[in-house]
Amino acid sequence: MARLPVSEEDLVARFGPHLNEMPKGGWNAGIEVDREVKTHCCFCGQQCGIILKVKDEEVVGFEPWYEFPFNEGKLCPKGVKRYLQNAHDDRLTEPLERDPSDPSGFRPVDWDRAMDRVASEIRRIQAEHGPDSFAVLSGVSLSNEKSYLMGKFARLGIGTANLDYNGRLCMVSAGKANMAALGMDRASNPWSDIPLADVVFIAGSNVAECSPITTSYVWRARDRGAKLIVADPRVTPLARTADLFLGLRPGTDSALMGTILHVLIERDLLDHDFIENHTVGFEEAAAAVAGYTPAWGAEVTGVPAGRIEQAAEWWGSAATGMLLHARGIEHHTKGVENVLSCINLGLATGKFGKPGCGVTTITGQGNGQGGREHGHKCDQLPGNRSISNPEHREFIASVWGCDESEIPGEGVSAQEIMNQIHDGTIKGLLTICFNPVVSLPDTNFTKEALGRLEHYAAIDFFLNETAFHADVVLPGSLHEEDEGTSTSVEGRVIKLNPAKAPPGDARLDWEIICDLADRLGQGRYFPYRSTEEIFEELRVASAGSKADYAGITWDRIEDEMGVFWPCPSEDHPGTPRLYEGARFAFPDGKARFNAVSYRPPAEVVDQEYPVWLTTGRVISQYLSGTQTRRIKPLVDQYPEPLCEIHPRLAESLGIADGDVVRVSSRRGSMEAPAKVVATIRPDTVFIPYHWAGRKAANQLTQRALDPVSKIPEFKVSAVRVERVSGPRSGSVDQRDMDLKTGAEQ
Ligand SMILES: Nc1nc2c(c(=O)[nH]1)N[C@H]1C(S)=C(S)[C@@H](COP(=O)(O)OP(=O)(O)OC[C@H]3O[C@@H](n4cnc5c(=O)[nH]c(N)nc54)[C@H](O)[C@@H]3O)O[C@H]1N2
Ligand SMILES: Nc1nc2c(c(=O)[nH]1)N[C@H]1C(S)=C(S)[C@@H](COP(=O)(O)OP(=O)(O)OC[C@H]3O[C@@H](n4cnc5c(=O)[nH]c(N)nc54)[C@H](O)[C@@H]3O)O[C@H]1N2
Ligand code: SF4
Ligand SMILES: [Mo]
Repeated sequence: MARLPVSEEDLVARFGPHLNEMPKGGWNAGIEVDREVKTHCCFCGQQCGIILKVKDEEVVGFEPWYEFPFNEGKLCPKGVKRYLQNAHDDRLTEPLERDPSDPSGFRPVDWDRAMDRVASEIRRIQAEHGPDSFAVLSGVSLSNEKSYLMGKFARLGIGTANLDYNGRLCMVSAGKANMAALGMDRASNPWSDIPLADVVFIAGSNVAECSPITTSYVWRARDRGAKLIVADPRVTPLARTADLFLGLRPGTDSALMGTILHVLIERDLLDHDFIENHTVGFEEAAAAVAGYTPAWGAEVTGVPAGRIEQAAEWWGSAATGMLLHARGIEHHTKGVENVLSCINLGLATGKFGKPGCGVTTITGQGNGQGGREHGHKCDQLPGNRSISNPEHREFIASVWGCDESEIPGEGVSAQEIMNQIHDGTIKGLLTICFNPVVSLPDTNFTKEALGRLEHYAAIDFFLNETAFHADVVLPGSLHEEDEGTSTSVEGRVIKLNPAKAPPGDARLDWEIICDLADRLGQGRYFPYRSTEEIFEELRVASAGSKADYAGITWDRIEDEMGVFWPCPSEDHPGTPRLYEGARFAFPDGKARFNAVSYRPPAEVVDQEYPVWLTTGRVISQYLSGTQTRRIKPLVDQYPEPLCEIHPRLAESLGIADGDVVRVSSRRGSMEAPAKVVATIRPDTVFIPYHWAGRKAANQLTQRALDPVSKIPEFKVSAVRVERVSGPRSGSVDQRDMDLKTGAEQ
């Protein structure tokens, strides 16, 4: 396939000038500051090193941190602009209590009253409806220490089984598949392995916009002559430079990967020694794809048979290769199977445990890696231990100093918690660092559910659209105000350093949680005086586990620019590359092939809803947008959701670029300007999901879950697209959610 050139102008038009043009010396370069703090970006899982500049107790700018090895000073537009959020007018600085008579919906209230009310409502609801009728939803923009604390707080502070986290919408399909096939859940490689790969295969990841720093690693591989293969229904910016583009129909990845495995077997592009000595289950996996001929694969995926064969040839004959995947293959009712089908390709060709070889997920949220290890998942205890395993329970009880019977059992997952709120089983909710009104599928359902809660308390630094439904809002801390560790996309544990104190009466998240535990009569389990003390306990709790941090200290992290777990002792160097010597994390050391048969998505197109909808991200906005919709230069870059649509589909529907279109599904409908682009399949439309209210893409998506990982199928819905009107007179729909009150204007 011909390479499409990407001009500097194209890049600037799409990403803004800052991707390539870091102002020398950083933003606000000339100004005198009181101090500079080496820390990391608060946004995505790349966790770029950054130096924050602090003046008069505000973060006023940044400097690139060139020495930090992962990003070497590079930052994307979000990292460059993140400092603009800390002094935002909307910053919550005092606790709030719902007050329908106040125009804002809330009145300020003192900490004692707010906290006592939350504590007494938790105990009242549990007394009336049982311990699990109060649920907790947590998030992994939180540090490792806070993730650990939330798991312990829900189990011992509140005493509920129903705790889950926003990584349920993000990392869990990869997590379940990694554990099942490889025995551990972490990137198989440090990113320095990417440039050593002869083939880089990217499946369902918009690398240039969502893991921007990874782009430079991929380009370094290409500079060495590596082949780049991209599988995506959209020709993403990175895909425009690919050697082979596999423009598959949404929801068909396991068919694509299964067909590639079929071709590898047919053409004997297998690593027989590796399969025999280091894996089990190949026969079953091979049998599952026996009928997956290129012709069949082409029919199901919409990718020409020749291209699938080419992908198999390149992947199978290359000495080294890395397959990187993200939510494009994971946000599915078969997200786990999709990941397993990718891992099968790595195992079949022996691409594990060597430089430049691996199959790995690109994490999403800032602490998407660490946050999925320390026990705030509904089925998990710290160290990625199982809450249903008696030995694991005993061990954690010994660390926590409680009786094993005090630790509740397995609870339900994030979407299931919302389902149980909707059906009245769960009556009370505490959220921290999670905005389900924007981020869960089927917005109308989520809002209905929240309206049924007897008590809802939210901890955040902005009044996000979910917190707007709360009875009590507790002002917590921003990333740059707290101290702790985070684990990056590579599995590198890094140190977050505080640049300033929380403003006004806002408090550090962990102090709020420990105070609440105290008011619940459980303070003895939460005696911490600093987050470092929480980390020290986390080290002990993770010792000997599948996510072993025992040998990592804060000092080591600072000295060594991060430490890769597993790191079982202080004299252990850490483990950048997993599975060296092809030893996998099972007692027999062998990886598991998994038989994967293709099955269709939960909802398929029909006459009434004839177009596939897929959802995702744009570079300048982050997740539910609570933070980035408040940063003006990022808003200016992409102010509202646009509906990407192919010229042929647009023409058949009488739609021109900029026309307002209505997109409707069985759940709801929304309007957005059309962005007519030739870079999307003609049977598919794409809408980014970072906005709330009438601009929320999740009005259209469905609550269907992967049966194993319980991730929602954000990447496939059936919709109808209609033209509403020509372009709006003003270029942007100014009607929006009022960011202060959550009210639709
Ligand atoms: N700018 C920005 N960066 C971010 C974030 C953000 O909000 N904004 N969020 C962070 C987080 S939490 C996450 S999880 C990551 C997400 O990072 P990505 O997963 O890279 O981002 P998405 O846009 O969700 O989806 C990726 C790609 O999947 C494609 N896709 C859709 N359906 C399918 C399908 O069925 N099969 C395949 N193969 N591809 C499909 C989409 O076209 C899209 O290009 O990004 C992180 N980085
Ligand atoms: N349609 C569709 N929906 C999706 C996706 C998609 O691709 N398509 N992607 C899904 C994915 S991958 C993800 S990760 C989710 C994300 O969904 P959410 O987790 O709901 O999104 P966030 O914007 O991270 O919301 C986090 C909230 O935490 C707050 N916050 C951030 N840091 C801190 C902190 O340190 N302390 C406190 N107290 N609060 C903090 C922010 O202000 C924000 O209000 O969305 C999911 N939803
Ligand atoms: S958003 Fe991600 S890629 Fe961008 S600067 Fe922050 S950590 Fe780096
Ligand atoms: Mo995510």
